[in-house]
Formats: sequence, C-alpha cells, structure tokens
Amino acid sequence: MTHTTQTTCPYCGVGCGVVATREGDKITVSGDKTHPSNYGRLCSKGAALAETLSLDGRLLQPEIRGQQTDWETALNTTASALNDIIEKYGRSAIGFYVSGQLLTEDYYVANKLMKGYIGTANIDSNSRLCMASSVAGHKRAFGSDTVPVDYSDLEQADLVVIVGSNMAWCHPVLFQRLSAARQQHNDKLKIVVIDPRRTATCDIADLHLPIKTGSDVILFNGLLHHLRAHDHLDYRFIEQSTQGFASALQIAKETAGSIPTIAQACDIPENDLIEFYRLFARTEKVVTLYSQGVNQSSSGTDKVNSIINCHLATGRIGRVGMGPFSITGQPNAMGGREVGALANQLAAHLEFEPEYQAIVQNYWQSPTIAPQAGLKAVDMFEAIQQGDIKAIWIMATNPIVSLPDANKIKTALANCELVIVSDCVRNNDTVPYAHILLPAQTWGEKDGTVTNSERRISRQRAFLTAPVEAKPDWWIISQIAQRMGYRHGFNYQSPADIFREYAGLSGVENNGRRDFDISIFSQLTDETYQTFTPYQWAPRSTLQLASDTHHRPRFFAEGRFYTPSGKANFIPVRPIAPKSDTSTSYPFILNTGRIRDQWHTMTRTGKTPRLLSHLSEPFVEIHPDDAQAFNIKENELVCLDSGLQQQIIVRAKFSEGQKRGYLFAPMHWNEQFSAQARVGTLIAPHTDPYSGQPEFKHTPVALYPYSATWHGFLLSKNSLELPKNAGIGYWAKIPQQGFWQYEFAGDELPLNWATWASTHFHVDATWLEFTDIAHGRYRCAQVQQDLLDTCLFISRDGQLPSRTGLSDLFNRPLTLQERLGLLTGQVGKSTGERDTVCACFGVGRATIIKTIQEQGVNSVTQLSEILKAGTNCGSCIPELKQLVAQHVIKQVA
Ligand SMILES: Nc1nc2c(c(=O)[nH]1)N[C@H]1C(S)=C(S)[C@@H](COP(=O)(O)OP(=O)(O)OC[C@H]3O[C@@H](n4cnc5c(=O)[nH]c(N)nc54)[C@H](O)[C@@H]3O)O[C@H]1N2
Ligand SMILES: Nc1nc2c(c(=O)[nH]1)N[C@H]1C(S)=C(S)[C@@H](COP(=O)(O)OP(=O)(O)OC[C@H]3O[C@@H](n4cnc5c(=O)[nH]c(N)nc54)[C@H](O)[C@@H]3O)O[C@H]1N2
Ligand code: SF4
Ligand SMILES: [Mo]
Repeated sequence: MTHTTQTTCPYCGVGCGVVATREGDKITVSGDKTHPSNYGRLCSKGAALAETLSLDGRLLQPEIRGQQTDWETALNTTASALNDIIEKYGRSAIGFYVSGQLLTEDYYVANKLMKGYIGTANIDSNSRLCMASSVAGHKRAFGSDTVPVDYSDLEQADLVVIVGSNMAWCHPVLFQRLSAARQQHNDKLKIVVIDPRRTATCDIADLHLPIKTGSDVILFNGLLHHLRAHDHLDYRFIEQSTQGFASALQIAKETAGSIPTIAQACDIPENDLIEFYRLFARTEKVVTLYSQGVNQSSSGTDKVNSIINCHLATGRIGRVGMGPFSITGQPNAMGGREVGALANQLAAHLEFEPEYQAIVQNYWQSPTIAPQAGLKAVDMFEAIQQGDIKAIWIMATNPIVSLPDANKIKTALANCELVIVSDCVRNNDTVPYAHILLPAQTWGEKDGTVTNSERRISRQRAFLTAPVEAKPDWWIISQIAQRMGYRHGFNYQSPADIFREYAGLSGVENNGRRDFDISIFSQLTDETYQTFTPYQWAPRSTLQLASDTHHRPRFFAEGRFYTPSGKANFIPVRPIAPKSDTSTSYPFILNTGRIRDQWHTMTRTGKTPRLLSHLSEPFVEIHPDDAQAFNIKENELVCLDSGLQQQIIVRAKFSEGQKRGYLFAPMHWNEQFSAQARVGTLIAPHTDPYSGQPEFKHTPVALYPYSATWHGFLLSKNSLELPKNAGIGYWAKIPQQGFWQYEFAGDELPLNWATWASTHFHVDATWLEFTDIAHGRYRCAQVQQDLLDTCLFISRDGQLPSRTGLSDLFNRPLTLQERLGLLTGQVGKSTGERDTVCACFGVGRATIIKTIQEQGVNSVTQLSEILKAGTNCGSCIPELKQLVAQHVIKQVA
C-alpha cells in the first residue's frame, strides 16, 4: 500500500514542501508540487533526504553520566538537578541554548519554561550566530522584526542585489526560481552579487563586486550619497514615512567619500562601482537580498541598516518586486524569532517592556516573568566558563563545532556542573560533555510547524514511526517543567495544543499594533492543524484567512511602520573595520561558510555517500597566485593558525574565484569526520555590539604546508573508531557505497609499519601483508570468505592506488588476481573520478570535462542530454556552466 505525507525539508530557510511516499519498507522523498515555496523543486540535499533516514548513529535511550536509563529516571533526575541548582545559586545560574532546528512548538515551550517559570531570560538560540544582526537592524529601522518581502518579489524585481549570500549553494531552490525568472524576463532582470569570493551564485550575475570583507557599510553609505547627489530619492516617502534622513545622509557622505575613495576602500574597480550605483539608481524594482556575509560581522547590524537606508531613501519598500530581504538560514530560524526564543525578546514579537511583560505573564498565568534580557550565546558560554552559569541545557545544536573559539567551549562545558543535551544523534562533538543525554525525535518522526524566510508557516509531519525511546522536544521540555513543579503551565497533549496557545498570545492586546498576529489560529481544531496548508502571515492576519499571497496586504504598503511615530528610522551608520586585521604573522583573512551538499555539522548530510562525493574532505580555498607565493601545492595538506589554542589541518584547493589575500574554509567538518578541521577553533569571539552576532567571516590566519612524512588510506566495511595515539595527524572519514574511506597523513614515521598496523589496527596473521622498506610502502588487507573487509595502504612519497578502483572490490567476491593486486598495489581500474559534480546521477568532473572536449559540447543543455547531469535537482548547473565555459574556450584556443 502506498502512503504519502506532505511535510517540509529539514534543511534551509527556503522551506521547501516535500512529499514522503511509503511503499512497504521503501520510502522516497520528492518535491511537493503544491507547496508555494518550491512548487515541486528540490536541491541536492532535499533530493537525498530518503538516504538519511537510517537509525545508524541515533541516540535511542536516555543516559545519565554514560549509563543508559529509562525516561522516568532521566526526567526526574533532570528536573531535580535543575531545581537544586536554582536553590543553590539562583535562577540566573541556568541557561538554555536552543536552535532553529527545533519546531515552533518546541521553541515556544522552552521559552515559556525559562522566561515565565524559571524566571530569567538566559535562553538564546543558535540563531544568534545566524540572524541576530538582521533582527536588530529591522527593529532599529522598522520598530519590529519584520521581513517585508516575499519570494515572488524576487521574480518580479528588475534588479536583485545579492549581498553576502551564496544562494546557489545555500538557498538553491530560491536561486533556481530567480534563474528561471531571469530567463523568462529575457535578461531584463539584472543581478549584482556583492561577495569577496566569486561563488556559484555569480553564475547568473551581470556584475560581481568582490569587496573586501567588512566594507559593505562604506559601499552602501556611498550608494546613499550617490542617490542623493544624482537626485534619485523619493522625497515624498522620506517626508511622510521616515525620520532621521538628514543625519544618516550626512554621515554617509562624510564617511564614504568620493567614488575613487569608496572603490579603494572596498578594493573593487571604479567602473564596476559606478555601474552598480547607476543600476540601483535607475531601477525602481530592486530587491536587496542578504545573508551571512552581512550578518556575521562585528558591524553586522550597521551593514543591515546601511542597506535598509537605501531602500527607505528611494521608497522601495512595501511594494511588489522591491525591498530589503534578509534570507533566513535554518528551517525554523524565523519561527524562533516569532516565538521569541532569543535572550533579548520576550515572546511572540513582544519586547522586554513592563506592559508586555504583564501581558505575557498574565496570558501564561505564570508565577514570574523574566525581568530583563538574558545572556546572548557567546556571553552565555563565557558565563559558563566564568562559573556564573552552572547548568546548561543544549537542544538541537552543536556548539563545540559552531561557536567561535570552539576549544574554549569545550573547556567551559567540561567545567560546567550540569550539562544536559537533547539531540537525536549519539555522537557529535558536544554529546561527550553531557551529564544527561535526552533522545529527541528527528525529522520524519516529529510533528509541528516551521516558518520560512518569507514568513510562511508550514507543517512538518511525521511519516515514520519513531523509535520507542525518542521523544518530541516539546514533550521532553514539558515533562521536565512539570516535574520541576510547574504543573499547570505545561499540560500539553499535542503540538496542536501548543500552537493554539501560542497563536492566541500573538493577538493579545494587539489590534494591529504589532506586526505578528496569527491569533486566527487560536481556536484551530486538531483536525485543521493536521490538514493545515502553508500560511504566510501578513499584516492584519486576523482579517485575512486566504492563503493567496497575491491578494494579501503587504507589510509597509501604506508607509506605516511599528515605531511609536509610525515612521521608519534612518540609522546613521559609520563604517567600522573588522575587529582584527592581517599582520606579518597572520597574513591571510579567513572567511568561513558553507558548501553545496553539507548541512552544518554534518549529522544528517554526512550519512550519505552521495552528499559527500561533491567535496569529501575538509579544505581551504586559496587563490593560485597566493598559493604559489606561499609555496603551497594543490591538494596538499596545509595548517591554518590564528594564534588561538589550536591549528587546523585541511587540504588546499585552488580557486581563481578567491580574492587575493583571502582564504575560505567550510564550517562543516568536525571531530566525527576529521582529525583537526573545526574552523571554529580559529575564530576569536568578536561580536557585533547590537546583535551579539559573532564575526565568522574575518579571521587573520597564517597558512603553511603540513609537514607530512607519510600518506595513506584505509577502506573498511565498518565505520571505525580511529586510534588516538597512532600519530595520524590528519584523517578524514568519507562514507562510500557499502564501505568507509579514511584518508590519512602523519608527520612522524613509525619505526616499523607492520608493528604499527598490528598495534593500532589489530593486523595479525589472518591478514595479507606487504612491506617495501626501501620505498617506504606498506599494504595490508583483511579478506573474509573471499570478501574484502578492510584494506590499508601507506606510502612515504604519497603514491597510492586509486580509491575509486578499489571501491568496486567491496561488492563482490575477490579473484585470486585481485587479492594479489591488493598487495602489489595494482588493483582496480581508476576511473579518475574524484570530485562528483552532479550528486543526483553521480557524474564526476573528469567525465564532464572529457565529454565537453571529446564531444564538442558547448552548452549545459547538450551536456545534460548526454550525461543526465543537472537534470534532476539542478544544484550543479552553475558548476556545469563553469566547466563548459572553461573547457570550450580551451578547445577554441
Ligand atoms: N548547503 C547548505 N545550505 C545551507 C546551510 C548549510 O549548512 N549548507 N545552512 C543554512 C544556514 S543556517 C544559513 S545561515 C545559510 C547561510 O547562507 P549564506 O549566507 O549564503 O552562506 P555562507 O557561506 O555562510 O556565506 C555567504 C557568503 O558571504 C560572503 N562574505 C563573507 N564576508 C563578507 C562580507 O564582508 N561582505 C559580503 N558582502 N559578503 C561576505 C562569503 O564569501 C560567502 O560566499 O545557509 C543555509 N543553507
Ligand atoms: N565558522 C563558522 N561557524 C558558524 C557559521 C559560519 O558561517 N562559520 N554559521 C553559524 C550558523 S548561521 C549556524 S545556523 C550554526 C549552525 O550550527 P549548529 O546548530 O551547531 O549545527 P547543526 O549541525 O545544525 O546542529 C544541530 C544539532 O541538532 C541535532 N538535531 C537535529 N534535529 C533535532 C531535533 O529535532 N531535536 C533535537 N533535540 N536535536 C536535533 C542534530 O543532530 C545536531 O547535533 O553554525 C554557526 N557557526
Ligand atoms: S532549497 Fe534544498 S535544502 Fe533548502 S529547503 Fe529546499 S530542498 Fe531543502
Ligand atoms: Mo544559520
């Protein structure tokens, strides 16, 4: 029997609808054609969701200090441990660190417990690392955290300015919608990308401005001044709907200076700068879309306001096809902002003001209410380190990987009296520090709502039976709250109960005074909650039940904002240089971010071979000329050092798109997947003064080759716990179809490889072994009943057999020749496929280049017809285009 469930993707803030289809034991996942975010499209990560559903690596039983226990004990122990800490040290000694991977209902209950019952606001979300600068910027300008743009505005704009966002990789389906709109408009729609790197997003750009990191405020201050100087302002709008224009303009003029000064400060060609200013000035329908290149900066909030200033000055807000658009990262980053699970918000877009505190406490009928804002993420972990916070409850986030100064987070947690972790995996970098581990349900099992970047609330629905001991986060929090003695506030039977209560709160004494009001849902029946269709909240939602975006009132359409005067604020912003700069010891700027096929700390996307085939090892991207100057070879292992406690060791990857003097490393790799590749260990915890968001994109570092004296790799049918004392300075773990691949390198040569292998990998007489002392080679293999179980290859000079050739041997009995081949190192045929470009059909770079060259391919369409690459999710199209362009040109030349 076939059973289908409509739900949403657990990854990015685009919030795509997916359909999970179950036929017997087989589950497939496809795009939901009826969902207004994606209309059936999925990216490479969404398309691979069905491959991530296994229970491998799941946390399936509560644990207290390493011992498995039952829920009753775990809940009682947690509740009484929290109460003990409150009694001994006071309520401020407790902190919750929550996440945009939680559902709205989970988020709401956690926030309620902390702010209304424990009575402090020491609850912050990993959205602090993600959206906080946008929230702060919105509030300063609009008096509310309102995102005034819809996805359809991107399609209706004539100019889209993409600032600090690699949407081709990070919001791929929205990027596809934008690309399609551009094709349809016959290129009338212009696209400008502002990013120090030339990313895949630049593939559809008419203009790319590779500015220096942190120079965005100068660029947009210069734009504001340019708009004034060339008479492109909307004076009526400025007069009727805004305040503070004169001083914002004055500061912009003073600080940006002339075109040559701005071009120099941003390090871009003058002509390109003028072209951007002219495009912006003459185009009415402009959307400025921005993300972490703006937010994750010590001047993130000012960057946001410098962008908003330009939209206010031209009156380009609140109308079709225009506006500033902060795009959200996590599946429910927006939901977290709505419920208010950030330390400086109260709940449901209500702020820390006496009137609102009274509203919330009264609505909750709670014993207390947090008196003031609590500690933001970075400060919260500092307070743990200082011993001011004694108990921390971490839910759905992995701070030892994702917070700056990540090794200090380790020390802080190691010294913390009580660490509670609710997660769905048994092994991530944070889990070992937990005294209490609470197994949570994961995507496919859990049930509730999420809100995407365009304020659209969708249901996430369960389509799997959850393992018995995995529980929904809202249930875990409510049970603990009840056992802490807060019986009446947490007696929820279902997520629908919570959603109704939360929707009700948004409407209390609102009457249009606040932007967020979904109180129409406060009486929703359980049945309607089950069948809830995607709903975009809008002004006066109370009056508008229709889900049709095109007929909904728009935020700011009447030029009214949520400030006391009703007028939007211009914020005068002065450019501030990033907190630290390069020096002779740290000559490069390290920029960090995401890659196409991995999600954050890899706990889900790291499970599937397909998603690790695109980029399978931790790396740093460097301009080839910089590499040459620093004597770095392509694919060589290199060390990065920022002067904090630890270095990282990753592979050097050359890219012409990298700005000179800059490096880029992905944020994803962690201690489950590599020896030393957590970039967070390099990043100083500098934060934005308004938002508290860390500066993840600007760390001065030194770079030098890793002095490897040997290289090797191991392929094994089973996932291995690598020996800690084996002198393997670098390793990376890569899941493959039917086996695991481990890449190794070390800087200390063991005296004897055979002894080394027998000590660390239990190689004994049952293994086949070969040592070539003269050439520094060692090989061994374990074959059981003709089937290859494990093989290990070591070499001093880096000459090693092809991994792809060997991979074939795991799936069938070995011939005698192949067994011998394992020892001579001449086994399997290399297909030369290392980097998979099209994850859906497994098509690699080498095949693509060969096809382009041998078959005279000159377009992606032609290439796709031959290889199928790019015909499913389309996430690889920017790279395919790049390869076609590069290799066609070479042929002509
Ligand atoms: N594949 C994938 N997609 C994801 C995620 C993921 O882990 N993997 N995570 C999701 C989440 S939570 C988030 S927050 C989003 C993030 O989405 P994005 O913000 O698009 O991703 P990042 O790679 O962090 O950074 C974006 C770009 O900012 C540029 N940048 C750095 N410094 C500056 C600067 O000073 N000015 C300007 N203008 N640009 C700069 C970087 O070079 C980078 O290309 O992605 C979401 N989508
Ligand atoms: N260097 C650098 N660092 C960064 C960034 C950067 O650009 N550069 N970006 C920052 C940003 S924008 C973000 S959003 C963060 C993300 O960083 P994290 O939040 O640390 O990353 P995730 O891997 O998403 O962690 C989610 C954890 O929650 C678990 N989980 C998933 N679903 C559930 C659930 O339903 N319930 C529970 N209880 N657990 C669940 C997963 O197993 C995983 O362990 O990283 C930040 N850190
Ligand atoms: S764009 Fe990709 S990752 Fe983002 S929600 Fe859609 S399918 Fe998921
Ligand atoms: Mo994020």
